[in-house]
Amino acid sequence: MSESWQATACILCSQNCGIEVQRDGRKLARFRGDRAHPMSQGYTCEKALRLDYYQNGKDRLTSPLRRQADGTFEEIDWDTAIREIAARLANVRDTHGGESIFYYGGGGQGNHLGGAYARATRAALGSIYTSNALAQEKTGEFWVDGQLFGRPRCHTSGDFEHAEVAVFVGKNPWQSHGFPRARVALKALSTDPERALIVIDPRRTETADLADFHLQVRPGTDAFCLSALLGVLVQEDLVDHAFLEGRTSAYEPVREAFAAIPVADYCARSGVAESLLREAARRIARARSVATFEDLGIQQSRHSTLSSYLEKLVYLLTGNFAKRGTMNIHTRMASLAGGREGGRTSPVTGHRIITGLIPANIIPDEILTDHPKRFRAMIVESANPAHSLADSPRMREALAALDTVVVIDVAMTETARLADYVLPASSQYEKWEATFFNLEFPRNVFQLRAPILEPLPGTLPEPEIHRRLVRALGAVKDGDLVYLHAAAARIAAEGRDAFADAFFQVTAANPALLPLAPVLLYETLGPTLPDGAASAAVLWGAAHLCAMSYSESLRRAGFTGEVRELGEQLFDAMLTHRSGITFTVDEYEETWKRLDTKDKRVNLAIPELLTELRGLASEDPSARDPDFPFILAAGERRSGTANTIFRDPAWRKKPADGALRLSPTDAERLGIVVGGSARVTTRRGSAVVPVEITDTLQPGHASLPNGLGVTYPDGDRASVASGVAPNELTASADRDWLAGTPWHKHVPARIEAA
Ligand SMILES: Nc1nc2c(c(=O)[nH]1)N[C@H]1C(S)=C(S)[C@@H](COP(=O)(O)OP(=O)(O)OC[C@H]3O[C@@H](n4cnc5c(=O)[nH]c(N)nc54)[C@H](O)[C@@H]3O)O[C@H]1N2
Ligand SMILES: Nc1nc2c(c(=O)[nH]1)N[C@H]1C(S)=C(S)[C@@H](COP(=O)(O)OP(=O)(O)OC[C@H]3O[C@@H](n4cnc5c(=O)[nH]c(N)nc54)[C@H](O)[C@@H]3O)O[C@H]1N2
Ligand code: SF4
Ligand SMILES: [Mo]
Repeated sequence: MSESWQATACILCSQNCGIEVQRDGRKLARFRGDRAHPMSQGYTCEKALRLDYYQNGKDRLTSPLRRQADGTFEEIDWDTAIREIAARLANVRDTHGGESIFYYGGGGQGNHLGGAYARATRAALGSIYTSNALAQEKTGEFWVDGQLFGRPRCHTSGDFEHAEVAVFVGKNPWQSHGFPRARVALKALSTDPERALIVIDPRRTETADLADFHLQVRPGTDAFCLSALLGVLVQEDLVDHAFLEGRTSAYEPVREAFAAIPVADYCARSGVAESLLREAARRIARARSVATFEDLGIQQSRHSTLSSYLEKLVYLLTGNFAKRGTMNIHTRMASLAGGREGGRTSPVTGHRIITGLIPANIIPDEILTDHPKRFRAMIVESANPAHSLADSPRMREALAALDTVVVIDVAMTETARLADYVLPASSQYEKWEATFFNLEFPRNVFQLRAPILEPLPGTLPEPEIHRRLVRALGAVKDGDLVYLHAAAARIAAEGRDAFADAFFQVTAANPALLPLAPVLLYETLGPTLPDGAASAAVLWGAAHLCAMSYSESLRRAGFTGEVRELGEQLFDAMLTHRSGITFTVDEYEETWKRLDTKDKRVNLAIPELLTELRGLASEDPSARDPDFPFILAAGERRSGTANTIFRDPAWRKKPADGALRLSPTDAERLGIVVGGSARVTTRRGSAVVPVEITDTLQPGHASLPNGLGVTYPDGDRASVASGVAPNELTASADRDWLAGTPWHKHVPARIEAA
């Protein structure tokens, strides 16, 4: 067993709990929660113990690969790979324009530094269109935030630690987490008679089991349930008039809309007892503080953007905003999304782009066409779209139709198998890494993680990969760096101030260099950073932007001085605190300052969505296609799922974690017994799966786990897939009209005994 415990983080979900690891050679052998991590404070869930399945997977990539004419791959050296990739992408750029080079990914659950450096590669290529998994879940919510609060980046965070009432809509935090120390917070809510937990979910989840109110909707009926809930708040006059008058605008059309909701009828259509829904609404109205969380159960189901709006109106009409225990607009270390907000549409289908992200479901439509502006090449980094996007068969067809596909990953994924070039990245335990998933309020935390292992031979960290690509593309030349290198050489003696001035001079003199800043900094500032942390160079810029945006919050977190000094102190703190730092501390008033509407009030009315709301009146949500009478939730978070970060099926301890869940009533009717299998058929595909019979599901509803069906080397044999890849069964046309987000949770299906 190795030396000491080393501080790092779990990379399996957005929480990135701080952990300490003991190594045995290259094996991650022992784990414990890191009590010094300012957010997780020693907390972890059971999955962190399995991280060696990620670090030492049998299908780790160890050499750049090039596809050959017969479809197999040959190993090539890094210089050849970088030179050929740069030449092929430059050729696409010069023939069809850089905007035909599409970038997908940029970070998974634990790694975002690669995405930050990729901005330089994209700039060198003129690649402007991008997307990632957020466009499969959060873009509808971001768009609603933009309407209510002025900008999509006005994203809110629920204070579940202090909320008197917590509401989870299509969210099972017991398994999926999504906020710090989730299980501790859920237990506290559940056991305290003064507090209440409200869950809206068609399945009796682990979280619903702890709830005071479980509104067990029929799948896909949240818009009815939530509008009935809002109907009760308005019709029983349970709204917060002082808040509405003092802090919001355009309440009247909203009031009118919900005054007209037939509560009893909408309860019936969503399958929720009216008395229970009324009690839940009154409990919310009575509470001093309410925090809410919406997630995939509505974001990946029918009326998803409308449901996001309704979910937010629940806390807004009751005044649960900008106060302790409620919803607040948090700080961030860096933006996760593509950047530009609104305005643009996709080149082929003209679909709305939200926070710079092309809707994931339309990607094949932007490729499989003879439209002159179609995408011709794709760079995929730290994502597995051939597995994670709706309609995998069509996605494979789209990837095959591209001129060039480059994949940067640690493992031989479903997407890598379809690439022209595969570049092997060092794992997140072999390089400096960080995530930009810091979404907390009033305290926000950032952890720059140091490597705890040498890179696997043959691999490179993404910052170095992007540096080489940018250099091979000729976008940064040695001459561009002379002045910066000279300024960097003086940092040890003079500090970084003079370097900052030099950086502004160089980029002001040659503005084309500004978007290449990540690589400029990596090459010049990078080598001056302690412990070989060159990859952290890009964070120097992030730290200064953060100090400019949130100077008061940084001061409350203990940083001192004027803005520039704040930024420097923040950057130094990142570099030296291995377990992470609290970078901002907020007062509730900050939420109002961050609001970006013209009148600094919350704008309650969203006309497009109020129109959609009125349309519910004529919709029968129980209507089913007789050929596909079930609703299949394709991709449920369980104890044995972690997206496709673990590829070795051996990590999964319980076979049931891979099974199709089905209600006892349905199992009996279909003649499926315990230990039996079923054939699931959708309009897109068919699969045979083992069945777990469970009364947590209601009749007519079935669920499959996410992250299964990935291929993995099986002993000496070729790769085999284990379980069902959910997107072999989904259709890309099934999506929200506004945000384009997929209906993975609402797939019409037929189920038969197999
Ligand atoms: N264990 C584990 N944790 C994870 C992940 C993982 O792979 N495994 N992935 C991480 C990622 S990337 C994400 S985005 C989050 C997602 O976290 P969650 O959104 O919590 O995950 P899901 O289990 O996919 O969906 C949540 C719930 O939606 C419910 N649902 C299905 N249909 C409907 C419906 O029509 N209405 C309502 N109201 N609910 C419905 C399901 O029953 C389920 O309980 O989890 C993160 N955490
Ligand atoms: N049907 C259905 N589809 C879904 C969902 C669902 O519930 N149902 N959920 C959706 C959601 S919410 C999400 S977030 C997506 C997730 O899907 P994706 O965003 O496509 O990604 P992940 O499965 O998280 O895989 C991340 C990839 O990063 C690689 N990786 C890990 N570490 C590194 C590294 O350091 N560097 C590089 N370059 N690569 C690395 C892993 O090997 C893996 O290939 O799936 C979506 N798709
Ligand atoms: S899976 Fe998520 S909640 Fe569990 S230890 Fe890892 S980061 Fe923390
Ligand atoms: Mo996700």
